[in-house]
Amino acid sequence: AGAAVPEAAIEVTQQGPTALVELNRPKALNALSTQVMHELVDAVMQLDAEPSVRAIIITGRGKAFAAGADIREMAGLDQAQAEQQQLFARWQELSTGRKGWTPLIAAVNGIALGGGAELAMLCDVIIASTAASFGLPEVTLGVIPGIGGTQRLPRLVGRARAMDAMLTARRISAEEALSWGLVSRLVQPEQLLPEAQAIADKLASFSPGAVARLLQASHAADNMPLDAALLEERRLFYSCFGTADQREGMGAFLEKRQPVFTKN
Ligand code: CO8
Repeated sequence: AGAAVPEAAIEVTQQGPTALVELNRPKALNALSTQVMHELVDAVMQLDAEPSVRAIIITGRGKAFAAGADIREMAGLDQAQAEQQQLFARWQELSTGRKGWTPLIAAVNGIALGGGAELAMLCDVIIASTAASFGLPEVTLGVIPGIGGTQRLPRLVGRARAMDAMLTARRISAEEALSWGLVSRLVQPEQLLPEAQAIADKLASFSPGAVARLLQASHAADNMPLDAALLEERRLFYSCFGTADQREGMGAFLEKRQPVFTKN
């Protein structure tokens, strides 16, 4: 008998200019195994390279967004293996590996713990349903966050809240996440995907080149000292004037008509 083909751990649906990427291991609460990482990162990179795709939504099937990295898979590793495997290194590609800078929208439908919360924080927009909750409970497992949590959470919500959350491993409710500014919108569960879709459709109607530059400037904000980041913003701003979309966008405004943008 031939070897069983492993079941796909993610599901991709493309609808017009938007792609929906669903984590699909509901029985394991969408735990982020190495297989999930490779499939998800490969899928996002492929969609990002696709000219027709203007926004990508990431969500979880079932009741969880993702209950973290796969503990079963990690439990037996020793240090040499973790280092040799470069465990979880590919997750960072979601943030800085997108050549087309297609925006990622995290639609957090349920628990987002450990790597699940870190995956959401890798995205450009995070919205949540009232059923969502967040947490970085790694310390309870004898490890620390390894997919950016110790760095991104304090940048996103401030050091005091981040250290409180990580050192106590406590669960952050959707309401608290909204009040912290960790998520930008909170909606009823049945409204989550329609809301994410509305954001995606809006984004998809704008100039892809301008959206890409906005994301690049946002990354400069995260990664550079202010003086350098301001120069980078100006460089990106000037480069907009080398695009057809700038002429189209401003021309359409002056002619009082809707602009038609192209992915350039
Ligand atoms: N990994 C593997 N399997 C998981 C995980 C996980 N993270 N979370 C849940 N599951 C599995 C359970 O084992 C269970 O499987 P089975 O039915 O075969 O026993 C199934 O999913 C359902 O889970 P529960 O029965 O526990 O469901 P409950 O509703 O009772 O509880 C909880 C839900 C509270 C979310 C609970 O499952 C839980 O606490 N999960 C673990 C959460 C966690 O600690 N996540 C952090 C993991 S560490 C991490 O993400 C970052 C590591 C970074 C390391 C970096 C190294 C470089």
